[in-house]
Amino acid sequence: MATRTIVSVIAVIILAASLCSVSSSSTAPKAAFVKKTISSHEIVIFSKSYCPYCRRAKAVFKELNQVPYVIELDERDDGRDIQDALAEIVGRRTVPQVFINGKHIGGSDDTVEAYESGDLAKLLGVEMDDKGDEF
Ligand SMILES: N[C@@H](CCC(=O)N[C@@H](CS)C(=O)NCC(=O)O)C(=O)O
Repeated sequence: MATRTIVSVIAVIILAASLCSVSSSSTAPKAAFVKKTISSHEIVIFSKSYCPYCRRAKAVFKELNQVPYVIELDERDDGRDIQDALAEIVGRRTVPQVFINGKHIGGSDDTVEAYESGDLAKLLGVEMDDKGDEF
């Protein structure tokens, strides 16, 4: 009887482990897409076209005269899968998610903070014209 219980518990553990590996491997192609995109462009913003936080992050780069590579997740059939993969990589489900030279900067608040501190301009190797703008 005890042996049967132990065998059942082991079977359940094996089943759960295999289900976990199926679910994480299903985001693998999109994870590869996210990583490739991040490594192929200086500035990448994963965004949603209607999102006010995303507009704010984009405005920061406009202020610095930089043109980010923007992926509008809501305008793609695979946007939800990309968002899932992105969430696994950065640990956040919200947009925007901003990357510079492969480095994860964070969301809109993080981007504005990095702009205001001058870190963003430094990362991009550009001069800041005006520190007075509010986002
Ligand atoms: N504090 C975050 C707020 C970002 C946020 O709340 N974004 C909304 C869209 S405007 C979001 O991602 N909602 C969940 C979703 O769209 O899946 C930041 O600074 O980036």
